[in-house]
Amino acid sequence: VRTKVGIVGAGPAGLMLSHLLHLEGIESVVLENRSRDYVEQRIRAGVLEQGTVDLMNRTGLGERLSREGLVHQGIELRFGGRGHRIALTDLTGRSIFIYGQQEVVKDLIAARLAAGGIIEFEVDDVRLENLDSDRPAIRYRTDAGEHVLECDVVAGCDGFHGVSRDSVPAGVLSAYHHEFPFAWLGILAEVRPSTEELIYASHDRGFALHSLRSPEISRLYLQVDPDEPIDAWPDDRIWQELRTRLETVDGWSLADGPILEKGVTAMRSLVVEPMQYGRLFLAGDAAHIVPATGAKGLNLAIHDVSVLARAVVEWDRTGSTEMLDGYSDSCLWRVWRVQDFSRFMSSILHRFPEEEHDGFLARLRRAQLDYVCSSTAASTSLAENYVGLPFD
Ligand code: RFL
Ligand code: PHB
Repeated sequence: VRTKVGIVGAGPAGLMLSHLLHLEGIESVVLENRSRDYVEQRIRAGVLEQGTVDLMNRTGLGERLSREGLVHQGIELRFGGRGHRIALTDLTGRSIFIYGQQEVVKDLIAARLAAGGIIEFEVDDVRLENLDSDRPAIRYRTDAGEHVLECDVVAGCDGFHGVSRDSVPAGVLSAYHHEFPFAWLGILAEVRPSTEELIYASHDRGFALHSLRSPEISRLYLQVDPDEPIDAWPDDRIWQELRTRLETVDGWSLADGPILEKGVTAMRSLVVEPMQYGRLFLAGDAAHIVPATGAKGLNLAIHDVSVLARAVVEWDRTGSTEMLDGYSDSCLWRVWRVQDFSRFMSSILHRFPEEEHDGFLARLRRAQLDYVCSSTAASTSLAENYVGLPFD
């Protein structure tokens, strides 16, 4: 079988790439090792930048998003017994949207299938071959046997745990890592959110976040130790800890309800450079990871593939590889900007282990929080990064 672009991974990056290419008349095949049901139910991100939403609207994916997505014009930073609103829209003219990543994935899958697109779910043993030639190939297995997909270009959109990044020969890519000394325990709960806007709370016992998915479903997170066993957190303990960290503001209280899902997520940063090897282009979490505090991973993945799709289109139309050759540089500027912002948000909001015996560090962190909330310049800087830089 032959196609123009072989895409590994049916997450937001792989599916959006396939969709954007299709709109320009370019064929692709998406290979995914999980089932359709699994990728459509996987709970992850919830915050879409305006740039992501604009792209979805422009490309015919905005219908359910405009009905069910919630527009937010601010966030709250809560510390020292007070809430401090960052007025995102007043400060930047832009907004964020609450719409679950799995809803984006559902919309993309529906659009691809309605247009006759090919997504092969539950494929096994994906291997990338001949990446340094102009005839790269993807070998994989299904119940029907062994297959080879020949392509002109391979897009590695298979996330942090995928095979694409590791298919590049050793020594070609430089990898930059950072592990944060904490993780997030996240829950999805069937309870009306106790807030209209997201609350990022910094408490002596650690960070907590109140987010949401809909008027009936709340999403909340607690800072925990990186190796925290989920069994140590029965539902009652989770709600109690959330109340302690969030109920620091007079008269505010947190409503609880049945927990539908819970899990622990590591907080780490990774960037590989360049995001290309021969005819393989890495996009999204396959190329970079950010800690979730800045709500950026999904948006960065969508930006990568918007650049990649344009480069493939130019190559297809004109034969020029100029944009493809510049893909990595075009993306990495934003990737590092977002790394810096995500680290900044993480470092002002979380309690670091060193603070246990170093009161100086805790005081400095408090000074940063105070500054961000009291200076228009500092709030504007946070806000312009949080709503996201415009897509180019
Ligand atoms: P994905 O979504 O991981 O998709 C990769 C796909 O590839 C498949 N795959 C393979 N397929 C074939 N063969 C293989 N060998 C394969 N190996 C893997 C996988 O099954 C999967 O379907 O990567 P993509 O598309 O790059 O998208 C990135 C985003 O998923 C990620 O950055 C965000 O979820 C990060 N993130 C957030 N991002 C935001 O922009 N805003 C947020 O509010 C936000 N909150 C979050 C987050 C991530 C979280 N977790 C759980 C990591 C909150 C959390 C808790
Ligand atoms: C979420 O709703 O899942 C969410 C919101 C904001 C973040 C991270 C995750 O910073």
